[in-house]
Parts: sequence; C-alpha cells; structure tokens
Amino acid sequence: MAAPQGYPLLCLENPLLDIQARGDDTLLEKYGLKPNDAILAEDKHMGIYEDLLARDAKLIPGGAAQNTARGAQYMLPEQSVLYIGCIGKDKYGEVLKKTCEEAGVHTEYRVDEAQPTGKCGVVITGHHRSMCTHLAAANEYKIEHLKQPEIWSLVEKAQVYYVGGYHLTVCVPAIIALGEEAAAKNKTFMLSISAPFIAQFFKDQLDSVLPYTDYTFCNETEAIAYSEGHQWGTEDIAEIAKKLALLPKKNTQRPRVAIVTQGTLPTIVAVGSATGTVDVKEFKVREISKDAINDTNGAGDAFAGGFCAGIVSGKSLDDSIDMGQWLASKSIQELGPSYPFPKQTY
Ligand code: 26A
Repeated sequence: MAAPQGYPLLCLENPLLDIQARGDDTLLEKYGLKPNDAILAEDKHMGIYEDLLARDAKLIPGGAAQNTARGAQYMLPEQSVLYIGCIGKDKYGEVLKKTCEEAGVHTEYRVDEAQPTGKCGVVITGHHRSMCTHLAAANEYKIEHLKQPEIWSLVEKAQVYYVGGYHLTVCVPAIIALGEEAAAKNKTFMLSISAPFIAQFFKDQLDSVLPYTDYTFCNETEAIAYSEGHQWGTEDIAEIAKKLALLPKKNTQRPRVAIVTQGTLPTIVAVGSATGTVDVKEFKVREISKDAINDTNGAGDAFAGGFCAGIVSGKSLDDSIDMGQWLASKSIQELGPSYPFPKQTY
C-alpha cells in the first residue's frame, strides 16, 4: 500500500536485472562490444546472457534509476522514495520488487502480461563495464499507467523527480508529463543523460525534455557525445557543462545546474542564471584505494542517489555533491550497483 502522504522523491525508468560477470576481449569481440559502454541489445547480442551465466554471472538488481532510487532511500528517512517502471509477470520481476521493498523503496510497477522482465548483461574487464540491455517488459511502460488516478496522486505529492535518460528510448510522454508537473508547480526535475548512445541516437527525444531539467547529470563521455551531436566544437568538459547549464529552460524560477562526473577526476558543476552568466566549480572525489574497489558498475547511479537525497532533504548544492560522492565511494566497494549492509551513515 502506498503511504497516504506520498513520497517526496519519484524516480522513473527501466527496471532491469543485471547479469554480471568478469569477461575478456574474446567475449567483447564476439558481440562487438566496447569495454566501457551501454547499448540496446540487437538479435546478434541475445546469446550474451547465456555466455555470462556460463561464466558464473551474478544476478544483481539494476536499472540505472532504480539503483539511484535505492541509493537515495539509503540516505533518507523511511518512505522517501517511489520508483516507477514496467516489469514482466515472472521471477525476475518479483526479485526486483523484493529488492526495492528491502531497500525501503516503494514501487508502482506496471506489470506487462506478455514480455519478460528486462535484463542487462554486464561484462566486467578490469575497471571497465560493458552493458548490453534487452529491455523486454521495461519497453512497455505506458503514459496511461502514470495517469491512473492512484498513481497520478502520488506524482502530485512528490516534490522532486529524477528520470533516467535511458527512459528516452521507452516513453517520452511520461517524462514530459513529469516535467510539466514540476514546471507548473515549481518543483525540482532532474535527468541523467545515462549513455553516449542517448545523446547520439535519441538526440531529439533528449532535446525535447532538457528544457524541463533543473539538474542535468552526465559523465565525461556523455558530455562529449552531446557536444559532438550538437556541433558545439568543443571537448572541454567545463565548456560543455556551461553550455548545458545555459540551454533554454521552461521553469525560469530556478537556475539550471549541469553536473558532469569524470570517474576519479573532479566533478564539474556549472550553475546557470537567467541573465546568461554561469558559475563553474570543481569538486574532488573521495579517494578509495585501488584494492578497495570491487567494481565501478553503478557508480554514477549511486552519485545521483546521494545527490538526490541531499536535494530532497534541503541541503545546499555543495553538500548534496558531497553526499553523492560519498555514496558513489561506498557503491564501488560493493559488487554491482549495491550499497553496504549493514547500513553505514554519512
Ligand atoms: C535502455 N538501457 C540501455 C538501459 C540500461 C540500464 N538501465 C536502464 N536502461 N543499460 C544499462 N542500465 C543499467 O545501468 C546500471 C549501471 O549504471 C544497468 O542495469 C546497471 O545496473
């Protein structure tokens, strides 16, 4: 049962089960994968899940914004986070639901009768991860689900919206509906670009939702992919962050903040203003010894989770960035996009 008072943070995207194993160049070459990338699976990729299982793959709850939702709830009081997406009527879907419940995240999944729950093959080579996603049921999310009165009343009760950019391949109308709600009532709307292919091949969809964003997240490769796609003629991260911060904005009552993470390099934050000036700051990451790193899959999602927790609890921009960097440093010490148990406190 949904809490009658609702949940301050609402996250929307693609619920996936990660099938994660260590791989090597032979496996990457077999499927034509880059060591560090995220793609949508085509027919030729469908064998990868069996191959990963044959390599003793671990099944780990994933889906980028679902990881962010669990991360934010990790740092917030009980009943703070609602997650929405589409799963299948199967065992994997049950696993995802249970994991969210255990993490204290309330879910309102659409359950598709025909398609299985989506899965993401994750090939780990050193500190790189290559992800190949078969969306299946996750691709069946529909705006009609969001508009059901009992779900929409939760949308209205939320104060902060976080959408994973991967959802741009699935249901743009749902993203726009959240963006409109946020803009009309001066609530906070955040979006992560999620992967270079979103900036390259879902450029129009991305550009249709960016005006709603109060916070735009990306990493350095996504920033460069966006810049290339828009012929900005620069690979300078601070320059790109500035331009992202100054893109047209629907709600002019808030400045846009563009946040670019760069692995172990400092996080670049650009804060725009209505007058066209922009302020850029750098934040060092929390250092972790190489031996303490388990895998970096989900580090960006964890960063966004900690950051959302900061914004939801009314913390300053600087403090929210630090909360993001803290949660990312915790997540990379776990297997996959997970958080330490028993719970550690910030
Ligand atoms: C549509 N695509 C490609 C995706 C994803 C995705 N989540 C949603 N949609 N491709 C990979 N992921 C998730 O990214 C997390 C790491 O950042 C994986 O499930 C993984 O948990």
